[in-house]
Amino acid sequence: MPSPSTQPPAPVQFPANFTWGVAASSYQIEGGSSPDLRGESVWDAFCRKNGAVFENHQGGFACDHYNRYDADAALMASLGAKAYRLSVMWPRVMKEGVGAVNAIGLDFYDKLVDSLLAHGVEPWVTLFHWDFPLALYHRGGWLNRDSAEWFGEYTTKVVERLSDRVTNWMTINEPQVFLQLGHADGKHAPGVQLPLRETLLAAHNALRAHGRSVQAIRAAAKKPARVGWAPVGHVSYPVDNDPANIDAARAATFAIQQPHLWNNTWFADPVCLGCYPEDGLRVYGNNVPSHPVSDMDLIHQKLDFYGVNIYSGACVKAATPAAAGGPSWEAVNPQPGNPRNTMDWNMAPQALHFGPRFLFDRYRLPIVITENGTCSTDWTDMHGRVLDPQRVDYTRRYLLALHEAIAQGTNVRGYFHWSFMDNFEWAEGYKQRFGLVHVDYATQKRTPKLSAYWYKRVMETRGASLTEPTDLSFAPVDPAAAIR
Ligand code: GCO
Repeated sequence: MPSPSTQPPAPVQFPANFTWGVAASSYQIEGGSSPDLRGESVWDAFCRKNGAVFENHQGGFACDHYNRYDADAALMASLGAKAYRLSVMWPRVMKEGVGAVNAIGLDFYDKLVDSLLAHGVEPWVTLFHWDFPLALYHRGGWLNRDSAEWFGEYTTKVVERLSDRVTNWMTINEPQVFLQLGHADGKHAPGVQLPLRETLLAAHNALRAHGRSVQAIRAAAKKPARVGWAPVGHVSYPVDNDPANIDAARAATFAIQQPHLWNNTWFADPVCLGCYPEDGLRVYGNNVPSHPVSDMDLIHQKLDFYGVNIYSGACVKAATPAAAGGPSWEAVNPQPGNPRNTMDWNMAPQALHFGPRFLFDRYRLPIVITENGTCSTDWTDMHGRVLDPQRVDYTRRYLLALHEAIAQGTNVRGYFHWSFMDNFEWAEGYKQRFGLVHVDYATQKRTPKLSAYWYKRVMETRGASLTEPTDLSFAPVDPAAAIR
């Protein structure tokens, strides 16, 4: 954490065309899960597995956004959001994942897009945010080479219907998570523990599906489309600004050292550079699926932006001395007592400085922060308020770090806060609250938290208010404290 300084903070101003928004995803907020409304996803089946989700919470009702979408869009607009990153649920559009379109399902997204636009909120659409059709899972899921074509067919149906109004598209969200947690560790849906050879085959097909989806968007879009994706950003950041430590952090950010999928380059290099990384090929060895060269041509489609989800990071420094053949970096443990959120993720604002900077330097695509935010112990106090100063402070620090990256030349086009409202946090169920808006799941009452009003002012002032103390009204400002 930076030391307090006595200098007044330099003015902060994000670019005038910077996109400010909020994010959520279909399965996590929609509800509307009855069989007459949609097909099932692997998450519906996963929720039925006893013990798979915290206290066996069910995702089927969530925030009832399916019925409340217009009021939610109005609330979003009233809180100053100019853009909203939503995802479309594949089995809501096609109950079996392929073949017949579920008209009532596609109609929902049609009405949602119209509502957002009517409220002055620009929809950014993610086509896959983990709710894989259960029917297709039973046909092999991502292990089936046909999954790329399945995803392409689904993409076409959505783009044909929405692309007269939607121009910003993301193909897949966090392949590292749905593959490693869902297919290797068994902690997410579909809840299987496959050997590395099979998870790498699933990853290869998911990457092919990404490429096929980009092609389908380009072919079906009725207006010029800006296409990206939204992988996890696994960021290593330097302990200080010593160039040797920055180089070490960059190397760590793009390295593959372990036989698992928690990395950036196994996914981003094929998508952005058209080849698997050498260190990954070495570490994974004969687990790497053989594939025709044409697969890489399919995966390596031109993108208009690199969306990335960054929440935390790992602090490193240059290894001294670098052991022969060993990594050029070594871990620097956080200070004991460093702030952590309720998912036990370290507060690491420098991750939102160096992550975008390293990714932009490597892939030369405009960066969009498609997710950043934190969970905290939010509840409604006896005055009906939800005060969440930790989320305010977390977001302030991360946005200031992001602004520094922009000021130093990193091309960052937008920021979507995760999340618009509290929602179903996957295997954590409803225990974790990431929202700017509190949701009482018993009544579905939405209550904007302190952070929602604070973020509204950040967006209105294009970041200028980041250097102002937040009017918490109950705690005096310490004049020695500083905004870095
Ligand atoms: C992710 C997912 C989101 C999560 C959020 C908090 O990044 O894991 O995209 O669906 O809810 O990140 O974990």
